[in-house]
Amino acid sequence: MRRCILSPALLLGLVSAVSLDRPLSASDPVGVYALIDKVVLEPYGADAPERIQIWGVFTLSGQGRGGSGPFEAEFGGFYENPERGYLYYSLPPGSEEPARLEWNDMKNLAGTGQCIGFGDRYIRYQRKERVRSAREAPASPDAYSIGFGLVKVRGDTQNPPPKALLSMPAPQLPPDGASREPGPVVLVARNLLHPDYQNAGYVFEIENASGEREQSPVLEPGSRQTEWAPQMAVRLHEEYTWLVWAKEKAWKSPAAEATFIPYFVRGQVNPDDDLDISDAVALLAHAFLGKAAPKPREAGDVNGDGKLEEIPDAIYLLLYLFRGGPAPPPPFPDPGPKP
Ligand SMILES: [Ca+2]
Ligand SMILES: [Ca+2]
Repeated sequence: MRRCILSPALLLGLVSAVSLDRPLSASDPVGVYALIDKVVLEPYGADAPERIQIWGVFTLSGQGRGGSGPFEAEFGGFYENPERGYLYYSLPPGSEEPARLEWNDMKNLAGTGQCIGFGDRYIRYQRKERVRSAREAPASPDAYSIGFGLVKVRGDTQNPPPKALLSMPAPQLPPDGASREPGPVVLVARNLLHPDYQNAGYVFEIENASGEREQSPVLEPGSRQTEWAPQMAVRLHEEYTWLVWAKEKAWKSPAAEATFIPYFVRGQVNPDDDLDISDAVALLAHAFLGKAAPKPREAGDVNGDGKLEEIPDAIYLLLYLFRGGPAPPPPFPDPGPKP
């Protein structure tokens, strides 16, 4: 599967090849390092996909002017902090088939723990791709670019950007962006993969949108994953962020972050049992008066198009309540998970 080994020398037209698993230098040409959990090709089931969602954790190359990443001091910020979420790309015009081949390779490598690199750091600043939150509906894909091909990174790499990805635990349950029923919750993280830190312990932290926070002690690792049951239980109309990081003596990994929301009723913007005009008013008050956002935000997406847009969503609700318009899509009228 290893199709290409990149090197600065290659860029200079020389023939020698250098492994990417060396310490990072300013001439590392990779645009994005990725540890992929899953890939979603669009349109679903099509033989010739037009777009790709790449879910996992990523470190994007900086823009050459010094970034804000953990490698700033040592390496001039050439790569940004690892971020979880998804990248969303459309096919690059003129390079459709090479892009589809790379996408297919990504699909095959998803979930295997194989860290990869792709894209071209030297043109990434023109592309402005970004890691999207798991709660953001896919829209306006960034243009994919081929760069130098897909690169597989050794699992014991000492190159800081991919090593950081392999040195982080990965939130698994509740999944990032998911919704779950109210009540007790168990947080589960996949252990980090890098062999340098296999004796690390794990620390979890959970915080709700009201600012209540709870942290675990340093936990012994499970065999492949580690879990923690906080005292904090899931409540309706509350949103949760949880973090997990690894710790071994003075070393601490980057923290991996995930969010989840409780089951909700679409359209139930203000937290009471009645669905009425006050819910539409609350949406508009959020838009125009800076009042509180719906909790969770998904409850305010009354028309279910994946976007919280207060005016169309408030109008949809008003038409339903007073003009016989269509009902909000599920979860409605009973609380339920995000579809
Ligand atoms: Ca209400
Ligand atoms: Ca909407």
